[in-house]
Amino acid sequence: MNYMSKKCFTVIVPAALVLCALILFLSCKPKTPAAKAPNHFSVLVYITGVTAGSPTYELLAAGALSFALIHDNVTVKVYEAGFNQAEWEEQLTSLVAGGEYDIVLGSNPSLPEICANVGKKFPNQKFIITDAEYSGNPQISTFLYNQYEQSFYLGYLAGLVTTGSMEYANNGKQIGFIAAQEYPLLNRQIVPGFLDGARRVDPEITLDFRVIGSWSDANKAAELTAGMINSGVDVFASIAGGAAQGMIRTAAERGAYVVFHNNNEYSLAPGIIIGCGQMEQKKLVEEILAGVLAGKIQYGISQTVGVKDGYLNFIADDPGYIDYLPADIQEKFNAFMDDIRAGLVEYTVPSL
Ligand code: RBF
Repeated sequence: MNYMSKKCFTVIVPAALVLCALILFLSCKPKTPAAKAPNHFSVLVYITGVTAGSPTYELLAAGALSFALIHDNVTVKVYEAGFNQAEWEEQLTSLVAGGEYDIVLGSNPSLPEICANVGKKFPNQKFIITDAEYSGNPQISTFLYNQYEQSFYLGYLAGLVTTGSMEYANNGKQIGFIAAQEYPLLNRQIVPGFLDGARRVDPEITLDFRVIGSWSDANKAAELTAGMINSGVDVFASIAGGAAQGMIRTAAERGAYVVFHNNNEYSLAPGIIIGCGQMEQKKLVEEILAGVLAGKIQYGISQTVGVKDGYLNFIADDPGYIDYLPADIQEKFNAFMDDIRAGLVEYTVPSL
């Protein structure tokens, strides 16, 4: 009897497993592309890091989610990949393996290469990446912001402030840049643009450039900031994600100024953050998704966008700028921005 029930059990278990597998298969089926409503569109927003504190990622997610809000047939999944860059390719591979997403949307200069590798295994998968330049791959479309340009005008403002007479400006001509990590877009365009812009004010201005080694270590950023203030830096810029909070904190405690890339962050430290650039990433992402739905995205190419076409800007209508900068600096800087918009300022963007 004992033997019989045991035998019975061994037969029943595999049958139950098959049934479970079938139910699971059927219940998953609506998610597979074949079963999707004909006009349903699914987007994976792949965040290469964490969203909070990183302007480019916040705007990327906001653009995709706001697009989905007004398009019933569009679903968006935002996935945060975390800071371990060695894991990104494997993670992305398993995310797209089910064929669930019509497109993968990301924003990072290092992503196209990863997507090219992942795409080899899934030749129907399409990838659209902003803040990156990559061409020649029929699965990938990229949009590069002219970040030299944004750094150039933020550098010009830093130059006016460091040579001016605001409360925390010292007599030296040294400005600072804190980066989380070095990469080609940063080393070849973002940092040189900042110094070149400052030198349009005064060719004697020098740059103190330091690297944190992390996108999240605000304490290390604070430490570097303190050291740089000690050695004479009075105006800072950074590309450092969430770690930039440490720089802002120390600048506020010690008395130094910050110009900020990519987003309106004046309210984080009024009177300390005295200039903010704007990357119109939310607008670009909404336009990209509209283009995807209309079948108008071109793959295999890279497009560059900047101030003249309205994808980079400077936020000059915020109290953080209007109320804290002396009138003469505002006048000079606003005139410079007008000239940039009108294409009247000549500069050469170094190649990537
Ligand atoms: N920018 C952020 O704001 N947060 C990040 O976590 C972040 N991670 C990055 C990781 C890599 C490997 C690279 C190349 C860039 C990263 N960036 C990050 C920079 C970002 O993509 C962009 O270049 C800058 O924000 C300036 O446009």
